[in-house]
Amino acid sequence: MFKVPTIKKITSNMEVLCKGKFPEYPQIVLIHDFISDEEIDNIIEVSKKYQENPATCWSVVTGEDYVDASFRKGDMVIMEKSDCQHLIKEIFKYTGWGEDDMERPKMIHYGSDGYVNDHMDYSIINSERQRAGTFVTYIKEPISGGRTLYPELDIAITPRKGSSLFMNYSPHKTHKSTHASEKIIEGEKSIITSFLYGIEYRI
Ligand SMILES: O=C(O)CCC(=O)C(=O)O
Repeated sequence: MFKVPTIKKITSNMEVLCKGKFPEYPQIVLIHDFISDEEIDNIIEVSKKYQENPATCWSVVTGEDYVDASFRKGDMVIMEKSDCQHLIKEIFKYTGWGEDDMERPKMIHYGSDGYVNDHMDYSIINSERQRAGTFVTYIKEPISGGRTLYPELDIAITPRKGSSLFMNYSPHKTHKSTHASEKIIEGEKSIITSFLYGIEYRI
């Protein structure tokens, strides 16, 4: 059985953008006040010890990362889970998914003209591990442009510093979790992406 992370309890700090209906429709929830400015400053400070590289894309089939600047324009730092303990605790609070069932957090920075084209986050890491949910935590908001778009669902999210966007997904061919980050028009945008694995998966 493929068990995907889900937000079960909807609270007043959340906007449910798509209710989710397995296996075709994702649950998409925007969580406000997910992380404080102080915590964001801490994470940004710690991230400076890592090398920034061009942000990668990944293969849905193999989970492998590769660089393709025509698909994703931005920079990325791969952090240690220990750098983002507070954020990981929040993810656990909302989903029950702990750090063993997620990847290392990635900080992605979109500068002038930065973007990522339409893609799905679902991917097979190995026979036991598949990405099944994502938190996109906004840590720097652009002045204009840079919205997160779901073209098949007609949803557009304006990044707000401290909010986090949750989505889940399945391997279903017609799954409607395709999303993108539109080009930055003015300012800059930074996010932390946390991929959660589906659990109890067997081929
Ligand atoms: O930046 C966003 O709004 C979406 C991020 C995203 O889809 C990704 O990093 O794969």
